[in-house]
Amino acid sequence: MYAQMVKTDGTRVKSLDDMEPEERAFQQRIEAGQKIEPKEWMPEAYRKTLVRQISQHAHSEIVGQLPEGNWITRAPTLERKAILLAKVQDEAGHGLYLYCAAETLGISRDEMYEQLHSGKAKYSSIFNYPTLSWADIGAIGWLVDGAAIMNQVPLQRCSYGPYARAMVRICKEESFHQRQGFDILAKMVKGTPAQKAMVQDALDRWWWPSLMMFGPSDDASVHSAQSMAWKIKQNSNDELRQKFVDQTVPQADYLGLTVPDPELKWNETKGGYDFGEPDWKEFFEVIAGNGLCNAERLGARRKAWDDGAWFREGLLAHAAKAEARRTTAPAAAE
Ligand code: BYC
Repeated sequence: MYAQMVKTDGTRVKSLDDMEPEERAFQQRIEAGQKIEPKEWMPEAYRKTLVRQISQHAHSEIVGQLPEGNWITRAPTLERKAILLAKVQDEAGHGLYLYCAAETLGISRDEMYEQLHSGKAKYSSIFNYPTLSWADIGAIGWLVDGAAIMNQVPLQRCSYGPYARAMVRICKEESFHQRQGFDILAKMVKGTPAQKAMVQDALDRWWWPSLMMFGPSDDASVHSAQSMAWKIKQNSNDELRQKFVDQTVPQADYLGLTVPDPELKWNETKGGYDFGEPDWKEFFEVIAGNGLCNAERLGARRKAWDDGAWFREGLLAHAAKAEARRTTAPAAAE
């Protein structure tokens, strides 16, 4: 079935007949649902696609700490603060599992950081929007982590073993993140009219950027056809976006909120919602580096890297001294 897949440039994904024996055997293993492991043969383009996606995913996790980290000192209660701290720490952990998974493909952590800091590597568009109120922290958990789960559950079945396994734990933690976000909002909508208005305002600002997290529409998604043939992706961007809308709209109804989309309408025939088109011009501007917070987010990551220089140098100096002691000790004993 993968041979039927057409890329955005109109060309078809390579069929088994067009492949050399090594690549054909690789593709047949993928078709049989086998996992590909680090030191096994793989096409160079498969390796590069994984490095791109996994490293960008890792960058998203650590850049994603920034908008929420912004509210740790301003959480309304001690309990909310403890929960938010734990969530933001989880995101750092997700970044670490993912950087480790990418390293198994032969790229170093330093190279990945360099690609992030230079702007060569992307990270999720969603983190280039500001967190203006406490309700935004609820909206991030509910919508952003909700969209992340929708995208990441199928990635647990990705053909590359280390990425698939990293996803198992990440998805478990994301479920807690989503519930804590929903819980914040469920509490606020029962509060004062001003608090409820704050929640509606957060939904108004985060709804469309959350839909954009799934990537461009299928007809503009350059990597989908090949990534689906390799079973890196199991679903197209539009399929997952549809599932997210279908899951989330009843939750918004439950909270008594209005989804900011005049075209949103239940479609009995397809058993899902029809909904409006995200502003793709805005999406492409954001991923090109021109979103509201791109400069601030990258600035924070670059500063963290520069501020940590003394520590990295200290570790290297210590390792060099330990090595010198190890190599000179026997001579001194003679
Ligand atoms: N933002 O051909 P396409 C989290 C890029 S963090 C930015 O469809 P693909 C959390 C795409 O990279 C969870 N760029 O690509 C953390 C490509 O550009 P390049 C983050 C985007 O890869 C902290 C171009 O557009 N999740 O949950 O087949 C706190 C064409 O796109 C975006 C992941 O990273 C975007 N939204 O599909 C709270 C999931 N969308 O690379 C929460 C893993 C597209 O050629 N990634 N682009 O320069 C994926 O599943 C896939 O990479 C995507 C895109 C579905 C995102």
